[in-house]
Amino acid sequence: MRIMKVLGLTAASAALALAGPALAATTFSTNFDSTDFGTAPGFTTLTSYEGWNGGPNGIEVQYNNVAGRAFSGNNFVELDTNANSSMSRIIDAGSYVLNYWYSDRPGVAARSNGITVLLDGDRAFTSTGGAGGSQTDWRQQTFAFNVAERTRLTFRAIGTSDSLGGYIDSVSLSAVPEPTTWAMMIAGFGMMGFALRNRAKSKVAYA
Ligand SMILES: [Ca+2]
Ligand SMILES: [Ca+2]
Ligand SMILES: [Ca+2]
Repeated sequence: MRIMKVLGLTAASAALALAGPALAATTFSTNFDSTDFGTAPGFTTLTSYEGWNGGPNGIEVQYNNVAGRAFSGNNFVELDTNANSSMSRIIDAGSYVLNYWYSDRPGVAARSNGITVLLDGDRAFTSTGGAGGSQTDWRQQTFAFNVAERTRLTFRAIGTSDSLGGYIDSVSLSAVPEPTTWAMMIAGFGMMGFALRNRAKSKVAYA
């Protein structure tokens, strides 16, 4: 009985240790609305915003429907600021689902509107620009990926660099537990349950 109990706890501990990295994975949700720019329409270019570091030409934040309506709140970002730029942040190893909302910039040609997602500089997912209509046309973009080590996650404007480009709003990163982690956790709890059942039996037998 004593051996089973030790085994059970060891398996449970191992499962929790393995679950650690998944639980420690980076998660965030940014909607670009943390700054209140008042009520007048406008835009500003920032070196960093809501945990994102701007590329060489910063991050343009547009507000109050200056050139299209936001998906959430009053603000969103454009990454063709005064020229093609980017925003990036470091994320920990893990399995992820990246979710964001993309819109073509109204009145702008498809070749000028694209935005691509990069992992350590490698293109991983792209919102191909469409021809912008008379208003924003927000579309949900979902991309699942795994990274084995700390990685730079980047959004970058692509295509014609002309100060006019696609829009991004409500970006979130969710962690997904690895299948092996779930298997180990289930095995660990199973062992613990087996040990407890045996301990209960022994109490009945020898009470
Ligand atoms: Ca927003
Ligand atoms: Ca711009
Ligand atoms: Ca452009």
